[in-house]
Amino acid sequence: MIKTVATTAYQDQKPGTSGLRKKVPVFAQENYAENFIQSIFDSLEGFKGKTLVIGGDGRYYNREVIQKAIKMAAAAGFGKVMVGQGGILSTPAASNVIRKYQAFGGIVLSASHNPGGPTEDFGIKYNIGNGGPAPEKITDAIYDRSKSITEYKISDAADVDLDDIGTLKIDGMELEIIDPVEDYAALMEGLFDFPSIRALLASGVRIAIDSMGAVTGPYAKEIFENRLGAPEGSVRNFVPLPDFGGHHPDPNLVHAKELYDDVMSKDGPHFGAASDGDGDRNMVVGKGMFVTPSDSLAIISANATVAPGYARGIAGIARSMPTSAAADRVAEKLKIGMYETPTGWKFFGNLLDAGKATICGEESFGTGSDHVREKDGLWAVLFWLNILAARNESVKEVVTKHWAEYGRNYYSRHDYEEVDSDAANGMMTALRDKLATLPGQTFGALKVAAADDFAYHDPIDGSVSKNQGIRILFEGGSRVVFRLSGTGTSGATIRVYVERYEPDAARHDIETQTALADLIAVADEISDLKKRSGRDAPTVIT
Ligand code: G16
Repeated sequence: MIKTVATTAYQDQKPGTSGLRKKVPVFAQENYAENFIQSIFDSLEGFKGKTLVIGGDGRYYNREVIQKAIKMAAAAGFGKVMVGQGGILSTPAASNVIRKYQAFGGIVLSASHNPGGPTEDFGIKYNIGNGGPAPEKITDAIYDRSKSITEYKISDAADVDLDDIGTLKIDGMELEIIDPVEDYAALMEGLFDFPSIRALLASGVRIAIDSMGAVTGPYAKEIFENRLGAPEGSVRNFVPLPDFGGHHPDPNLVHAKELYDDVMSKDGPHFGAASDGDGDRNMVVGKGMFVTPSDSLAIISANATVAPGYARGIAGIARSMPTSAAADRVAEKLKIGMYETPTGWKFFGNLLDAGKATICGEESFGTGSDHVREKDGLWAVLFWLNILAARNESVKEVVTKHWAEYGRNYYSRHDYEEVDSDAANGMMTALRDKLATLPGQTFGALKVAAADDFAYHDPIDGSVSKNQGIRILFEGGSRVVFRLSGTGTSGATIRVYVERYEPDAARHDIETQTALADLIAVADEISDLKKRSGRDAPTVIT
């Protein structure tokens, strides 16, 4: 039976860069999740009788909210819900299921790389029928609705057994519990040269894949160990746990340090990769070489045709504005389109749908293509292995040869986490106020060529997104960018992105922070960041 429940609106359900993310105790407030889910349904049209996909990264509170979402979908009039067994679907796998079965859309429960557990983070994100994150037009409508919602509808059916694959009925709606891995593994096998990768692994190249106690474990086990023949134990931390085993499931040099150290050690694996909470991010390391996400985008794009799924070539590349310009040089050489979008995968959706971009990437450890409409961690790892197999070279050889051909974009991001929100906003406002006066000013050897607050004009739907980050561009191609994160859940996170282009191969082996030291100092001088934030060093450097 369908019940209508009276509720009181919350005023803080504004989706950020990627859905609504809050601490579990916030989500556990009375009707908090229900209000947001109903606000999603109230903002959509034409879904009666259609299919909704539901899945999550297995974090704490995942199962509870999945039960609510299933019953609310039944009450809203969906014809069918497809949910991953155990409530599990990685973000790229959910995107694939939406596309493959032509679902109306999907709800993905995740706070991505943020920690999980009773006092940690939870999140809800809505994806549209192309499999990608809802565009701002929809997330704005959801937020508007959430501020005035007075009731929601829910079936009073009993909880379902999420672990049992099969089909059942809930108040007239069909519910299918599916194997979360099968469709995704088949998609990967169709894109990449599995026989060559299998031969590479059989030849003695040892890999270590760290799933960080999060959602990619079952996917990685199936793909790398079962299908590609990597020895058992190649996939680490492969059981998805509600608190990720206490890990911070963020694949970067800080949180995946153990893996990094292992690969760098003399007898360690030759190749290492890590994924985040919901499986859309990746980090790739080879012996003696950490691959920055910006370089990874450029190198994958430059070598794309080695993978059978991309043998016909790529139509274009898109990157978020703070991502380094390394990929731009590849696009220039290939004579294909290059697009610069705001941070957030949702901005790639239109370019991918229109066939303008084939490969997209972000500095925040995200890479992907038109095979789904989300970034895809394991896809990037498989792409790298396919490149290594095709070129018969190590990661280090591939990267250094790429730099020699295109030049190196030295790049680093400095994060200042949990800064007082007023102080962070004050710094951004002061920077904005300075923009007009910066061009022409010199700071040591650096002369400002241009400064602006990035605005994006979507070439497909004409929408405009303003205030997407402050850029200070110096003569010669160096730059610093400032923006506030849209994914944090406490205080503000200030991100400072620093980049320098170095064409001379003789100067490609300088330690990154050293190569960028003058820009880092100028970034602080212009923004007064340290004084305003009260911090004398970043929380995380990637
Ligand atoms: C999300 C978005 C990404 C974005 C990242 C960082 O990633 O999907 O597109 O680059 O946040 O955003 P911010 O700098 O605003 O924190 P994920 O992996 O958290 O879903």
